[in-house]
Amino acid sequence: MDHERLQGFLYDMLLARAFEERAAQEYTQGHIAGFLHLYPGEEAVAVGSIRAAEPSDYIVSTYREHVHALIRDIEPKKIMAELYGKSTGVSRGMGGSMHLFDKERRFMGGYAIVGETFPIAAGIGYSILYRHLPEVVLCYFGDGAVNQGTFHESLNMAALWKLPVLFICENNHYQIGTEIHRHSAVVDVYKRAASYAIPAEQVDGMDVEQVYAHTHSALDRIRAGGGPYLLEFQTYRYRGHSMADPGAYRPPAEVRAFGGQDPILLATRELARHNPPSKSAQASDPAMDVIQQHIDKGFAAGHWQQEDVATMKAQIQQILDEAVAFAQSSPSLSMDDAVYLANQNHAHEVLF
Ligand SMILES: Cc1ncc(C[n+]2csc(CCOP(=O)(O)OP(=O)(O)O)c2C)c(N)n1
Ligand SMILES: [Mg+2]
Repeated sequence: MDHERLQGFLYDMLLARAFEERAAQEYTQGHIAGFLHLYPGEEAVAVGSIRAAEPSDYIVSTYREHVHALIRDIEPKKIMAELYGKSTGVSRGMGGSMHLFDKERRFMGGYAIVGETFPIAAGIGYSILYRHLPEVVLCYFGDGAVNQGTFHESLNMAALWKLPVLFICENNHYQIGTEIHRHSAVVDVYKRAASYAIPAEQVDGMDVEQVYAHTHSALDRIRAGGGPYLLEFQTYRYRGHSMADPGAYRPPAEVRAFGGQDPILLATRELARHNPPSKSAQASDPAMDVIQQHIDKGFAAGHWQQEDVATMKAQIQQILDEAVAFAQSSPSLSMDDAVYLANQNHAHEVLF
């Protein structure tokens, strides 16, 4: 992979991690209400797969979708404002963290119900097929979702009708606090696709280059009329299931082992092929400390050039500061508007 693309992926992953850490801070300070499911550790999946897609492709994601939205180039400030429940949010403050939606970018949600993404993706796939368009639906779901009936019903119809859907499993090995071998009779998720004659692969989801390459060829195949495909990306979330979960059920050795496979660290190692050694920089903001740890590791191993990092870090810091300032200064959705939109079903008109 060329230097520029990999550097771009690294920037995406750093922005993603910093955004999520900042969201955690805002939540802890009481600025964000409700549930908040964060993505640190899984960045390579969203970055590698969404960067392999075309703007004309559709994305259907779960409640752990802030990073998918970011990488789909939805403005960070509009995502942050949505987490705040403000009317300037990407879903006009009506959705919150779990229901990001942007029709223009073909970002079709954000869904809170486990397994909800499958029939929606199949429906969009059917409409693409019906119109003979060269588009694909990227349908994200967790390892826990494959035990839902919707997975089996949707894969069956997708295979029968050769729908242009790429099923993307983010296998982080946990369904809240239940490890995969306790919730699933088959722990290799990709094998489930064989029941419906859908071709599938298991891929290292901590390696952004592999995610990109496998998604790219799967999308080519689907676009050429090959029907649905399933990619299982093996990944790990470093935080608990949501902000309400400290994740204490996981053995520290396991968390440490996956920490050593951090997708950001792996990408910095890969950049070592291109960059000579350089020196470290200083952290200032708590949300940036996590990023700084990676940056320091990259410096220590001689993988970075100081100018690259300083530029990226300054850009990310500014983007996040602006996003938070925008969210804080934006008006809340008024109760009257919320009731009107919800009761009269005008939310549909506004969003679609
Ligand atoms: C139909 C349904 N049942 C239960 C829940 C509660 N719930 C929310 S997230 C979750 C775990 C899903 O795990 P997984 O699919 O592996 O996704 P991850 O959170 O690991 O990304 C559960 C059971 C729900 N939202 N919807
Ligand atoms: Mg999971």
